[in-house]
Amino acid sequence: MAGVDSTTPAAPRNGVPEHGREATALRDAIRARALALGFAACGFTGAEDLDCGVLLSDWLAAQRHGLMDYLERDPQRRLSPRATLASAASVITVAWKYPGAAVAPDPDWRARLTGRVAAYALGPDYHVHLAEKLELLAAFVRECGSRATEVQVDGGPLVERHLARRAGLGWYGHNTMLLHPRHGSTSLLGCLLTDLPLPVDEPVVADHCGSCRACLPACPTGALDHGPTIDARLCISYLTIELRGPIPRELRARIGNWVFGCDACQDVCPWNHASGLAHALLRPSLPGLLAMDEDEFRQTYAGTALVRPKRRGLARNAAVALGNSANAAALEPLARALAEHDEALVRAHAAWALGELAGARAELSLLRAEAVDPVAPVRRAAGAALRRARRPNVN
Ligand code: B12
Ligand code: SF4
Ligand code: SF4
Repeated sequence: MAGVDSTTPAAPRNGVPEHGREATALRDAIRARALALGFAACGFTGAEDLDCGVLLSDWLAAQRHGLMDYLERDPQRRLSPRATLASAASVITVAWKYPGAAVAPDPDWRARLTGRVAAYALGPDYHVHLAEKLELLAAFVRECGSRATEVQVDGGPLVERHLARRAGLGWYGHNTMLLHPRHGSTSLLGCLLTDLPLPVDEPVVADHCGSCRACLPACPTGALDHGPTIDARLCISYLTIELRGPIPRELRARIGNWVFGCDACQDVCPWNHASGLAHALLRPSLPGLLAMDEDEFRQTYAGTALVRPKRRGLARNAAVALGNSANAAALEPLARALAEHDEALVRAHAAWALGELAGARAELSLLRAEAVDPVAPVRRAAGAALRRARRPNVN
């Protein structure tokens, strides 16, 4: 198997000369340093362009990226390591395993009114944490003779899973995640570009998913298809983290209690092993999230990945989850949010949620908001929710 365990000398690749023992020893020393820094896996590939340009442009042309406009920008930069570092000869890819694999959902979340946070978000923000670790690896690579290095974790242009796949770190699962044979998919990826020519690892060409397709029906919104590709517009991770505006109404009920990201297509994967982790950050109080002010938000989430959707995004998501709770205890916090929240986006979602829960308390708040809310879309959301709440047999 390539990647961490690979010791076989690599075949020559486009433009990269065959390497002798010295280069192989150097690569092994860099890999050993990566593992010593805590990375679960480290693989090597050349700096030639990725060959997924057509797949990527088809995906973009089908608008499957939703409103993530940055993915459209400068497609060549997404495929070309040398567009990031002109002198790049090799790309070192790493996988960082996060502790919370297949965290069991709380079966009593409706009674407890708790949300769910994707397991990768636990601990310090990986964009910073992994980049710091990779910078340490880069310093070592420079000690080994590299004159130029560049680090990317998530935020940069390169399509990391394709690079990692080519570097032998795993295969593309049907959930579109990169799966490592030993670590499954619950790893975050990063890459380090260097001008050192290093022997490459062999890509994992086999599809180890075999006849399994468990992730496809497990996706609550039907975002995955047999490609293996994803329609990001339907993905709960996109809806709860990347999408800044309103969540499409028809998808809200399917989000359940996810308030940040989603792990459903990884939780069912036989290559991931349940961690049994039940950390409070992964099960936040929904009324607490909905009512949070800026200070509380900063104190709770500064330095974690949860800052990305901002306070208003998390509060919007909490409102949706409360609307899905079928618990009358959610009425009061939602009514308060509809009357008082400083963000119109959150008030509009609180209105929707009250419409789902229905009942006299919900109707009263909705009537008031429809009449007095200063923002027209909130008044409209309240009116629509009121009509839904008054439907016969709404519960
Ligand atoms: C945009 C993005 C998203 C979007 C779109 C997801 C997606 N699948 O593309 C959204 C917001 C939905 C998202 C969600 C998540 N993301 Co994200 N995301 C990214 C980002 C920034 C770019 C990905 C990208 O370019 N997508 C474009 C599409 C076209 O790429 P693609 O899915 O790889 O599609 C290819 C395949 O379908 C493939 N393909 C099609 N047919 C075939 C056939 C064969 C045989 C093969 C081999 C391939 C293949 O070709 C397509 C075109 O390139 C990367 C970081 C980066 N810079 O690369 C992180 C990244 C992919 N995300 C990551 C994570 C952790 C997640 C979440 C798990 C977070 C969560 N828990 O909520 C979810 C997982 C959802 C899922 N099932 O993919 C990790 C993945 C780690 C891993 N082990 O795979 C990355 C690498 C970030 C990181 N640095 O660790 N993400
Ligand atoms: S992360 Fe959730 S919503 Fe997105 S594809 Fe996986 S299961 Fe579906
Ligand atoms: S659940 Fe099954 S099909 Fe989906 S990624 Fe895992 S092994 Fe592959």
